[in-house]
Amino acid sequence: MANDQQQKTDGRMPASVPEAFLERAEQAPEKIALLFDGVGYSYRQLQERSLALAAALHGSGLQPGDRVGLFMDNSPDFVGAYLGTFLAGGVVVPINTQYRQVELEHILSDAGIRVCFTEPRLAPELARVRSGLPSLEAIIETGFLLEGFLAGHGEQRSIMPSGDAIAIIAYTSGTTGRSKGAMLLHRNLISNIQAVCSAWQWSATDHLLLTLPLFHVHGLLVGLNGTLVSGASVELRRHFDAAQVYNALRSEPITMFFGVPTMYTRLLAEAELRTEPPRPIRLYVSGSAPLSPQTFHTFEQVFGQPILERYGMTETGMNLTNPYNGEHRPGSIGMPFPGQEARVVDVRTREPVGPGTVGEIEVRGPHVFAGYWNQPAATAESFTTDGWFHTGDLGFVSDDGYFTITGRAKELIISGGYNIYPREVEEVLQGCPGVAEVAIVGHPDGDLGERVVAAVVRSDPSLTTEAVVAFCRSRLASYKKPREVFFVDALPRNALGKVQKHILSAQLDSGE
Ligand code: MCA
Ligand code: AMP
Repeated sequence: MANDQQQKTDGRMPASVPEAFLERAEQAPEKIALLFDGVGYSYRQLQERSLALAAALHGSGLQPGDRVGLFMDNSPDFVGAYLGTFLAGGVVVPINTQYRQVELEHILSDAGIRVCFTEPRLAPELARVRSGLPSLEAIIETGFLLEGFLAGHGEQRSIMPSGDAIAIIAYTSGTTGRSKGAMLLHRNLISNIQAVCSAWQWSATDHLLLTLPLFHVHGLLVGLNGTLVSGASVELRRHFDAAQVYNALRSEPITMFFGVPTMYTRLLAEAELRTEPPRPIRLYVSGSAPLSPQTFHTFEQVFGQPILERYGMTETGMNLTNPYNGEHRPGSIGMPFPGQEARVVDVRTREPVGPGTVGEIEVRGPHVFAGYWNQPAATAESFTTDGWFHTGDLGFVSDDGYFTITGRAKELIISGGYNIYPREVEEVLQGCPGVAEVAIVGHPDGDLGERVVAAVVRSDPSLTTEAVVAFCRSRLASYKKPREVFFVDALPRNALGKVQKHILSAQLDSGE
């Protein structure tokens, strides 16, 4: 077996997540790293599986830097394919399993994905778009096709990626309507997760309950990476189910739970049905969307613990956090993780502003991505010359250093922790027969935080809400579909013809 892994003898820090993971596997091979469907997988087993996948990818002709899609639900195979791609020198492109034709065509072609791992239930979605994707050489379904792929390639060979290599291209929706691939380097990922582990005192004794999808940054770059780098264990679930999570919190040795605010409001609703309180755990973390102070306080009353809120982005991983040992301030996202910086700037002058003044939040540090894949202009626009990244989030910092988000400079709807860019939905619905004009806005929603609402001007008076929703669903991820459709005579526009969404929202609110 030819193995290019560097053996560390000089005590330096690992340069990548796979390097840190292999070290953990050497230190404690029999320790359970992952629990899934009641089955435990040790660090050794994960290591063997990842190396076998790396060997098979090599054997199939994958070259360093080639892109590998992971269009998969949470499972041990996801973890194996993730680490295996890294150890083959490949670049992971995680793909939300709700994505459909429009998103799949764009991501698979834009990233030039060569190999895509998927599930039998999702393979037909890839088959539908495959003819337009000349770079896509192989679709590998989990189950016997994956086992055949592993068996068909013998010699084990792995590459230890350098810190400067691209680890992940993570697609983040954009104001242009087409999502952009954020290039995260191995050194971005390792430095960010080390900062997270240090701030939250994540150690090998922790046991995380993870119900977030692995195809987004919250689940993958925090939940999974943190587990592997700290040598801890994770109980991975296919998806979030409030009753099951409540049961697990009562009966299993969980020390941490990470969720989006919708998960916390659903856990509170679940608690109302129960007589037995959950057991205290070391750490509840919320992120990806604003956690309302009301949810924070009610959760503290019912669960007896304050939630720690933190703030992240696909382009940066985790940016700010409430202090583990200090005050968890409701409504605030806290302060920068160790080794990272944040500031607030005036949106027009771009000059830093003082405490209490609202402006755009900018971040800088070793965690910040290297730019957008094949989009130098978008990359240049996103950074200052001295490396500050414009987050597009508005907020202020208090005298004692706590940041608070007050709004967004970017037009974005966050529904249950998923991001939806109105323009993408508008572009699709513009093609719906019977639609003359359409505008998408977000409305407050008790469960999801915000929900997608469409205002439609009809060219065909017989067009129904159901037809609009069905058209959207067949082309885009189901969570992007409008939950309400209003038919209006005209969209409010300003003198330049731009749709005035604030007026539209007010009209929809008042039911006009
Ligand atoms: C599912 N549906 C949704 C959502 N999720 N609709 C709107 N918003 C949603 N978030 C729709 C489905 O399309 C489906 O519609 C129906 O609801 C039921 O689907 P199901 O899977 O049963 O949904 P659920 O169990 O209710 O899911 C809610 C959820 C889930 C558990 C909150 O959305 C979730 O896991 N959210 C977390 C997303 C996440 O990881 N975000 C982090 C991104 P139909 O039946 O009509 O088809 S990373 C990030 O934001 C940064 C880096 C950060 O700071 O973390
Ligand atoms: P994405 O780029 O898809 O990963 O989404 C990142 C965006 O989610 C950020 O720019 C924020 O708008 C939002 N976000 C993440 N965490 C929080 C939080 N704790 N509070 C409010 N918004 C958040």
